[in-house]
Amino acid sequence: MVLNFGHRFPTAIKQIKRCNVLVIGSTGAGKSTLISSMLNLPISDSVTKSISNPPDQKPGLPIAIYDTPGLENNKKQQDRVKEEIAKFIKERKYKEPEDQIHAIWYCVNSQVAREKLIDRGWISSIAKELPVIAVITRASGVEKSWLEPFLRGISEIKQVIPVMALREKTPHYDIKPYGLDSLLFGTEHLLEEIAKTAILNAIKSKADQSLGWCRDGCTKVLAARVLPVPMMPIPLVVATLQTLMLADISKTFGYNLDWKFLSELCAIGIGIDTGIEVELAQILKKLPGVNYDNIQTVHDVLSQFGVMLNGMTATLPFKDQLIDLLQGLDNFNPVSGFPILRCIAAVTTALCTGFLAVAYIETMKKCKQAEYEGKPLPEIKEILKDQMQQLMEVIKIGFGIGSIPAFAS
Ligand SMILES: Nc1nc2c(ncn2[C@@H]2O[C@H](COP(=O)(O)OP(=O)(O)OP(=O)(O)O)[C@@H](O)[C@H]2O)c(=O)[nH]1
Ligand SMILES: [Mg+2]
Repeated sequence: MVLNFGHRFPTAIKQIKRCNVLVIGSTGAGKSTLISSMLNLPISDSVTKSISNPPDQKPGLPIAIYDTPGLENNKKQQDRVKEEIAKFIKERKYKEPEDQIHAIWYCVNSQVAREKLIDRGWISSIAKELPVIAVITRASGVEKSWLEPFLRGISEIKQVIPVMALREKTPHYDIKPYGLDSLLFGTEHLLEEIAKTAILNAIKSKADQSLGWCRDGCTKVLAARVLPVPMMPIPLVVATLQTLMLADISKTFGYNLDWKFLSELCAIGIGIDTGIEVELAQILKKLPGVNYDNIQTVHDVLSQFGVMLNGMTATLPFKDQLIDLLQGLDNFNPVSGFPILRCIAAVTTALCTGFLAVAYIETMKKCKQAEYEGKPLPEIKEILKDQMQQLMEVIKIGFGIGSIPAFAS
């Protein structure tokens, strides 16, 4: 069976390359023995002192198993090990799909006599992040009385699998190894779910990192508008800054796109021909509570815009990013106290830049998803145009303004 691991889910295995399992449980539960038997590795009798890294593997097998130190009775040691395990999982959570931890084998010795010895709270917290399989080790049959039904009753545990990793011979019984195949079979059944989550985690981390570039781009554009560079035409400076921002976002997603293509994307996104900036200026002017006859500040406009976004019932895919962006702009000291009449154009351009960034991040997410899933890359220009249009439509609906004209293609 070991040799067949993953064969029934080839697409998932292709996406995550190998299934990374972390084996946890009390000290002496039989974690290291389980791993040795599973992968036919020499058995070490010693107590495991730290998480095994690199993991144990067998050439040609798409599974990698990390051994961990066991939880002893002493509370201080338990907390230290739990912390080490949590950190290990967290550090890998947003890496590439193949570098994340994908599943947990939680080992419980069949001899465990009391419920109190099962760390339910710990398992529940881990199960929020990763699928957990409970492995009853040295299962000689005694577990049938209460341990197995008890573990099956814990809803966060996906499966309960009894195993005997080494032959166990006592005056009362002689049990040959069993259950290792079932454990692999059970783990294999989680592969599709595992691959999906791993891809989502990897994409989310790239999108989160890209928000830094979005904020950076908007702030620079705002600065360029408010404090122009001498001898440099503002539109050229703005377009350059926007192109740089898209280049940085692309790189965060692992794509190196050439400058010409990126500047074409900027032109599509901002819709030079379709006047998104004009539309946006209209929206800003119609914000309730903003009165252009009075001396109002950029801060007033941004906070009104934020209130509107927050209260919008229509689903806006980028809502959180936009609210975050508005706060970033608001904290940009050089302009937050300026009278709005001096700044309206600058705020409009900065917001357009932000819309371009969030629409582009959504575009990159779709490309990355296709790449991870082994599908052909979608047409970037088409998706960006679509995302930008959706964004503007939703904002206009949210602000009670009629539909904008369709994009010129
Ligand atoms: N016969 C038999 N012995 C087992 C089995 N599993 C574990 N043992 C024995 O139980 C003892 C502890 O096993 P380990 O695999 O070292 O336990 P561990 O969970 O890695 O312990 P720590 O590293 O301290 O956390 C060893 O003496 C193993 O030989 C089994 O399936 N059958
Ligand atoms: Mg060990």
